[in-house]
Amino acid sequence: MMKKTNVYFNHDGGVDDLISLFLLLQMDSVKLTGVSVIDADCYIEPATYASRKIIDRFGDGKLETAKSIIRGKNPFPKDWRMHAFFMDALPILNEKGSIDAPLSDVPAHEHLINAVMKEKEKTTLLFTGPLSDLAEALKTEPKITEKIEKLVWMGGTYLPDGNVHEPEHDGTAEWNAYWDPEAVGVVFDADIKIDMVALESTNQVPLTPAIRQMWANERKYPGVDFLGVSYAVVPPLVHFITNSTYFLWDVLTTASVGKPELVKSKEILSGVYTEGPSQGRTYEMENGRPVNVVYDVDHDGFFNYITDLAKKVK
Ligand code: AGV
Ligand code: CA
Repeated sequence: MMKKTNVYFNHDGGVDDLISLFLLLQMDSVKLTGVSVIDADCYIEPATYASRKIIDRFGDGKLETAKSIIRGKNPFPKDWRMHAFFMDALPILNEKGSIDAPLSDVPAHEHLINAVMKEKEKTTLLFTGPLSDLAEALKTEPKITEKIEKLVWMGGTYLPDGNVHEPEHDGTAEWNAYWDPEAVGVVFDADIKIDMVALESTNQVPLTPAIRQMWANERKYPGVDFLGVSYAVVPPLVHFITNSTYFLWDVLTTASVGKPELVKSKEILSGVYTEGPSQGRTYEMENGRPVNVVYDVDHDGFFNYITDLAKKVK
């Protein structure tokens, strides 16, 4: 039997965060040791319910979910945060009429510390939202670094254009970094390996009408139908990129854990602005902290991989 990697998953309840959880539960090479949710690009109540329902419907129903108590500096647009209500209300997640997957009674950062410390082997941390809970965990229990294999994070960019279009900002940052720039600084200062799935690669995997059609064609598989229905709530790329155009940011990040051959990365010595008009911007600098930046992806290989994972569901 294939050796499983311990993975702890912290997310912020967007469509692609919740689809990431769904896909992680289908990966034979992954042993999920815990899930936590942060109130960033979501409302935390529906996002936590949806997570537990996904664990019930598509996992073993035993994995524990924890809620974050950390709040960031720059709030996400409400329209985006509302997607969690749609996900939580999907009939496929509510057929059973009850939630059995457990909710942790400790906050996310403590949940992470406990999950990492109790495993004999090291754990890979997968973060598809802001890094706030990891920053808090590092402050609370610095020894966790010895038990962390690496951090795989969807966030940041070294391109001139980020995806934050907000007053008082210059547009150079990626949203997960911008929500809590200080947390990125704390994590960059810690002694852990970082794989960063930055906008360089996520820009290559927009949601498009052709991708939607591919899922529609195979909706006889319940897992592929779940993909198609979930991605029906967010706008695809048609004529040009707008502020709300959806990419498969977090799903690519998650896929890079399950199938590393899909992506190419290079080392960048990096810093981060924690205040001012560029806050949240990651930048290249001499003597900066080394980060493995994923800059390229096998587009078709990626979409086939996630669709095949979804087909495993009964
Ligand atoms: O910056 C990408 C991150 C990912 O973790 N999120 C969405 C993904 O879950 C924020 C975000 C940027 N643009 C968005 C976002 C958009 N148009 N809609 C929703 N969320
Ligand atoms: Ca996210």
